[in-house]
Amino acid sequence: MKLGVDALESLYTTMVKIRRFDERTVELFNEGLVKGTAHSYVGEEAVAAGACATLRPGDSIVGTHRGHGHCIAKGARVDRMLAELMGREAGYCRGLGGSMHIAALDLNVLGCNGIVAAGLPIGTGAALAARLGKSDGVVIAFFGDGAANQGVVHESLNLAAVWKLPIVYVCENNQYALSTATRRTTAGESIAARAAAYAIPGVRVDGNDVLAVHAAVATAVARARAGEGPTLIEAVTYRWGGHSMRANLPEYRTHEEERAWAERDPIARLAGHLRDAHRVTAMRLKELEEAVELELDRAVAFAKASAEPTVELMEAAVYAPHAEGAEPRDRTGPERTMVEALNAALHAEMARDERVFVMGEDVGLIGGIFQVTRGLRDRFGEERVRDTPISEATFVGAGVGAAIAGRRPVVEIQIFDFVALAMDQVVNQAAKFRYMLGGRPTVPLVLRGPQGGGIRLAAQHSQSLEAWFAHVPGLVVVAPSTPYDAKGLLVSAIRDDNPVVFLEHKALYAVRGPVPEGEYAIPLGRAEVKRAGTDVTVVATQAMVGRALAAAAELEKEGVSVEVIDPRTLVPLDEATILASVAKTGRLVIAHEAVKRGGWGAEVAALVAERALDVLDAPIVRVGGRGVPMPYNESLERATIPSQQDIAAAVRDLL
Ligand SMILES: Cc1ncc(C[n+]2csc(CCOP(=O)(O)OP(=O)(O)O)c2C)c(N)n1
Ligand SMILES: [Mg+2]
Repeated sequence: MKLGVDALESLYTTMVKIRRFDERTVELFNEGLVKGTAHSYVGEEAVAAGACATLRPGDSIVGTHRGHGHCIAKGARVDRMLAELMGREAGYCRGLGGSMHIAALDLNVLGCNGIVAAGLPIGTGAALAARLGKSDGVVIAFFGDGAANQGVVHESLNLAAVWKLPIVYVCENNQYALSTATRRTTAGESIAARAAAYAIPGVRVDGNDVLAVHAAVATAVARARAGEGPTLIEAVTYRWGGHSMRANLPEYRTHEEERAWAERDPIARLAGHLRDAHRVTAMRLKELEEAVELELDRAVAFAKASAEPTVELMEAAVYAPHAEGAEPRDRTGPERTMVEALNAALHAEMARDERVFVMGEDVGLIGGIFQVTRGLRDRFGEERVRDTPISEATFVGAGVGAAIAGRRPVVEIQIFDFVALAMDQVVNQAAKFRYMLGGRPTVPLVLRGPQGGGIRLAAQHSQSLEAWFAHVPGLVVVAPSTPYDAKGLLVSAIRDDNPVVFLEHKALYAVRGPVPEGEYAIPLGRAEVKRAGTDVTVVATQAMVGRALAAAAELEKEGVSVEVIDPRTLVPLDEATILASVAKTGRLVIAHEAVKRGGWGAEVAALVAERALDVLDAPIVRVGGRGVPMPYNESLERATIPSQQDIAAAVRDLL
């Protein structure tokens, strides 16, 4: 595609705007108005400008920590960007995100990222969303040469290649990752050469030649739009400044090298081309530069005049309002296992809302190793029920990206211990996206799967990890104990606009109970009193609920009345139900299977100690797993997981 003079002038303006924006940012940083840190894109302008000029407004990008150029090239307003850099409410993220996290969903800028390479799974998911939504949208995911060595880059390229997703991966090879030269860290002849391994095109271009970047990306975008899949582009360039505005580091580059690259200035090069090939006058270029300067003057004034965000704004930004729900009037129904109940919820929600889709390892063809997704692929097809490669970080990240882009993914973690491989996407991305963007976007993602022990799968397949997630603001944590709860809570989780970690207990999968046939959604954050009592409150989760109920039946024979509460959702927690029960009984036992130390029960104990110490007639007792990894041996496993007797003994001790 040959670019006309208007398009070239527009590229020129974009590149000058990026450069002057970052030069101004350095000044504002030195004045103390931009805080924290920011990463200048000066020297690399041709990459973002050339790449984004190939896109339509409906196409998306994900940027990096060095993302100002990406945002500007995609059309972001420099006044709102500067306001963000100054931490002001008028900023793109209302002052909650800062330089590294600018996003503009109205422009399909799906976020820059403070975690190196994390944008690739997210971009891959946005490309999946475009595909599922049957749009012809394309995504560009930018990443650095340093990022290229992260595992998610391989995983994303592989996933996009096997699913033929409409995405272009653009590596900005500025030859350094912070202080470390690429040649010291990166094997192989080039980053682009890696494309061969995925049988996709790999192209290396001069990243300081905006026309070369534009041509290469335009070809890749056309290919993506035509449904032919991803391309990997490596644009070789150089950053003129230090790694970040904060970094005051020993020298790691030679002055000769810096000078040589300064001579290859991408803006001067385009100016030369405009003059030589299109007879654009120096005066005309000056006119374009002055227009940029004026826009930046106004932007600085706008940002300085913008208000600081409030604590109220900040706190309201963490969670989207929860999905509405109500318990069914009639709770009777046929006896179903928890697997059947979860499966019914998935069938119903996929039928109800075409944005819902399911992905994970082995969830399609065989319906998951525990059969929770059974029959979904036959009914809803392979597009919406996807068997993934074994790439937890990337398919969870793709879930985040798809959720941001308007789908409602339900992602299965085959065994929840494997979530450790995806923790960046859960903790740094899913949990924080809405917040970092000022509390407006939604991330309707469900991450579900089995946790817990009892079936001799040993230390890496048996943990109960709810405390990890309960600690992170932005996540909802659900942990049902009955088939009835499982169905109604999974429906609510899918309808919720927040990322929900939905923990099933594998030892409960086969447990039966009545499940109403019709549609119902149990509100998140509502505990249930599973058994009323007056002497001792037992707050129990998942497999411990049944054991607590059995212990209560045993204790009843001894004349002890035990109230058993199942919080059902750990975040948000129904504090009122727990506090009201303790006010009545004056005694509290908390039982969970997870290791007691640092367990979620400590939170409940602290809640009651802080808010209701005066009503207690006895110390609070926690019953939790032993402080050991789950053993393989059967009797040792039994000795590790709290039993009915352990709970009964804890209650007796209090009386
Ligand atoms: C996962 C992760 N590791 C380390 C860092 C700290 N860090 C931020 S940028 C950076 C260098 C990244 O290099 P590259 O991907 O080449 O991008 P560039 O800064 O050169 O644009 C490092 C080490 C981080 N933010 N995230
Ligand atoms: Mg780099």
